[in-house]
Amino acid sequence: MSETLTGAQILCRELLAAGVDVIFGYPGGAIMPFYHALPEYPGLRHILVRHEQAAAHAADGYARACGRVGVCVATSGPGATNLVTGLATAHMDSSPILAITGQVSRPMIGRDAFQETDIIGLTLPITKYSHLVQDVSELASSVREAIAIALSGRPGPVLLDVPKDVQNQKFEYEPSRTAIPGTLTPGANPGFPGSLDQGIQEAAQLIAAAERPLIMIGHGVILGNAYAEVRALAERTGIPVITTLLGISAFPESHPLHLGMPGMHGEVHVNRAIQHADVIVGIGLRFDDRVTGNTAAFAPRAKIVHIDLDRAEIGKNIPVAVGLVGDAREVTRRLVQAVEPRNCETWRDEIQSFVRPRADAFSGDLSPESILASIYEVTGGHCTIVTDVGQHQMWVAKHYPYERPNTHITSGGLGTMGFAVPAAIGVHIARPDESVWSISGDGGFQMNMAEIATMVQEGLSVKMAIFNNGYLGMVRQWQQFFHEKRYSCTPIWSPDYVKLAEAYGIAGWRVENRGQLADVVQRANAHAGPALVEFVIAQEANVYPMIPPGGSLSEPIEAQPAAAPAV
Ligand SMILES: Cc1ncc(C[n+]2csc(CCOP(=O)(O)OP(=O)(O)O)c2C)c(N)n1
Repeated sequence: MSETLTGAQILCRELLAAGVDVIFGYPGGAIMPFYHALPEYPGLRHILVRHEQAAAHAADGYARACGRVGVCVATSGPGATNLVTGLATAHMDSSPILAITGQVSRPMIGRDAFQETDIIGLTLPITKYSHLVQDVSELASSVREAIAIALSGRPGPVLLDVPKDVQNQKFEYEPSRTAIPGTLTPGANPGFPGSLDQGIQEAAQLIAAAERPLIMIGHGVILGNAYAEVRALAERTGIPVITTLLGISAFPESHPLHLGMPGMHGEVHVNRAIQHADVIVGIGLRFDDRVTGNTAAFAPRAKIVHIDLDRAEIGKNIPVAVGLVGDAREVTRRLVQAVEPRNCETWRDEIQSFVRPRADAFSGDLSPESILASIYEVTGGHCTIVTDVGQHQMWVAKHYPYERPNTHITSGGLGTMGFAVPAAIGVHIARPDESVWSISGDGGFQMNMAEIATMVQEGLSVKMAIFNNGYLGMVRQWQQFFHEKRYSCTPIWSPDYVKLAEAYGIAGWRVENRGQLADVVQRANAHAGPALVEFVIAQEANVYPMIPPGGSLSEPIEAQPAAAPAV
């Protein structure tokens, strides 16, 4: 049965039909018809952010936490351009979000109208799909198609630009749930000779013949829900597992086969294992430059088996011996069936001999590691950690003992400072029954701290940790190592965060020594409402080890036990 509805009403109806129940957004002139219709649809909860960038990050955090499409809404012009960083962040990390932007009315397009921006042109390279809806008659199908594209194959962000007059246009609307077919043909191995089965057999033979095999897993394992299959592969073969930054929490840290993170800030034994490996099975990762360092010197002895849903990733950065195009879960499941049971004990013993004693050279007793241990202890691990970008992000990646799947959320590909606080809002909405802690540096926190107001207005009990070292720490570290310690523009002033918390009417604490740690973390975690904890850490603590940018994984800068490193 059809009904006469406006474009704005059709938008709401289609969102509800797609299972959307929360929207992060900010109103303005060109999106006003949509906001006018919204109160008629109480099933769509709207979270009013304080900046559209935060709406995109919150939608991204939500999508990563629950696997459903995250929706953000903005007006034309500045509202739409404010979404751009969030869309690029989601694009780099394959997160399915739908951005809906208002656009000036169709007769005004192309006339430099007030608040007109070509947001389609701006976002084409950072979305899977950007589309200007030209008429109300195509609106419903555009929403369905956009959401299907966001979620299908390798997920990613999509944008629908809806002119104001299209939102006001009336149309005989008939609900439809036509399924849009997926993009992959099961059994095919596009772009590679032979079938997927042949490729799996070849991979199994390589694994059987290998003396020093490794499994490296990335975000695709989390997106593809391939935890059990990866674990089965590791346990059947005894092959140690390396988790990239975005693969963290895809494999339990405490598992005897878990090695740790590779790359620029990876542990020495992990990178050495890569340099000694003769076969690497990469699952759902893209061998980016932070993982490989100098690609010419990366894993010089290894034949690479690369499993990825996105054909374009295979062989893009690293030449592969066997490329397997497909869903991480399905292909890994088939690989488990194809491999013979084996045990890599000798190789694992060899890797153990690479392990170096920790020498982080922290001064002061409030080490990042002790803070993270406290959060883990207090929450019993029932917590999702959302990190920002910088040194604290690396400390979390290296030291937080992730046991449960998909409990580590961070901006890996784009490295977007300001991500953690708004993304944690989205995660909290997706997972209301468990603790969500954002962890930021004093720089990144100040980029989006206005979102505390969003938490207060919407009653969102997010816990915010600030690692305050008085610097843009990661940049200062690079200045220390590679720019003759010229700390140009990296010291950063902060407000009194406890007073800031007070001004917003939320709970706030400052922790300056280890004696205060457990009590404050406990109180913040138990507090019914948003809470902020500033941890005052050593100003010049560094993240070790470090592979210099473009360097080989074989040449790390390591901490000198007592003093700063010679550079
Ligand atoms: C939006 C954005 N601007 C600049 C950078 C470059 N950058 C990377 S890390 C970093 C310093 C982060 O400092 P802070 O937030 O205090 O965290 P810390 O490194 O001290 O833990 C900067 C400026 C970035 N990643 N993102």
